[in-house]
Amino acid sequence: MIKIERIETHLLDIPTIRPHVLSMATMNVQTILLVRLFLSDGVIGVGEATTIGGLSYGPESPEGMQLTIKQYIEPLIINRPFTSPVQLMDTVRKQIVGNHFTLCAIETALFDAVGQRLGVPISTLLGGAAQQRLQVGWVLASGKPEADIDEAELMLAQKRHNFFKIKIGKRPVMDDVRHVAAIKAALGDRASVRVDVNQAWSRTDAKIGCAALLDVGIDLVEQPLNRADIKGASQLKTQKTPVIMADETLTGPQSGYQSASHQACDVFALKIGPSGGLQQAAQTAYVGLAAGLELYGGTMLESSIGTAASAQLFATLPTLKWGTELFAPLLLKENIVQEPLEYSNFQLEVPIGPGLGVKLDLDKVKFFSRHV
Ligand code: MUC
Ligand code: MG
Repeated sequence: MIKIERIETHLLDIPTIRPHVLSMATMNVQTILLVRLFLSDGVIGVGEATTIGGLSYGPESPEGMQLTIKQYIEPLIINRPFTSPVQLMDTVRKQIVGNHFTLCAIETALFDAVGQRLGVPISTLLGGAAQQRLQVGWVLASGKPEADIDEAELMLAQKRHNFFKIKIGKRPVMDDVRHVAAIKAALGDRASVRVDVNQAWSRTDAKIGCAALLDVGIDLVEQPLNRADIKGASQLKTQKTPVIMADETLTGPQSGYQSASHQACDVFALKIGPSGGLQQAAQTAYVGLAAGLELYGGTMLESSIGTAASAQLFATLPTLKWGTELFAPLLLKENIVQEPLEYSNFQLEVPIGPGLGVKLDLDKVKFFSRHV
């Protein structure tokens, strides 16, 4: 019987190519928690847990996730028979409340190990790929309109991205609307422009902001209100507004059910980390589809490991109307895999190799690892 013999974790700090300004944090570096599961048959499964801005975005910190794995998850899975990701995760979930990002890293590594053993990509384990290429947008978050327009023009010219999400919520509402309107006016019909407020608005801000954003041609507004304000989001949807997408509100299928049943959004931003792993993100997707909602493939700005894991899942979905934002490996200054993910013609090629379909570059892992 195959067993997990050892678990290694690494905290990597990788600089970004430019400051990435969100309503709750400005990122100059992204911290990545890598997990490596060493199986008794020699296979090494890899997973990633990544959040944004320390503890300013989500309830788990990179350092806390590392400790949780060592202290609480390792004893549950080490030296036990390696049955299946579903069974092992069920054991873990019975003992560990919350900690979704951490569980995602473990589950990803389990799937990667099974995929490698069977010689198939994770998408095959999840039901098979419905598409091999995913539309990928780019996030404009320099905070400066001229810089954002130049960046978007470059992406269009290079055929890298043809839809853009602008990070707003840090400034007064109408200042943000002016910022976004300038970018939309410059890009015109050449690109879909969306915004992400990251929960920064009050109900009144949202009422005024969404009406103004509709007027200037914005297609979609992501998470305008606090994650818990389902009632406010339902009310907002009764006014004329761009399409509303839920992001931070979604933490797995139950939250998706709450949001859908209260008609609090039009689109789900699916994310493997906040959902608690690939399986729970898939379940969330199907709750959304059952409720007649549309889907988008989100990110927590993971490295190529977490991005490949997300791509493996998103590829299996029958429809992803709003595309994906799996661009983060391009926001990081360095790649930590041997063969970088391939971006061309506004799309990401979903890796077809076994497991995640990407392999760690261990020299890079060593270089970027924190040594404490
Ligand atoms: C978020 O809230 O969507 C995704 C892209 C990005 O720039 O930030 C993340 C988080
Ligand atoms: Mg968001």
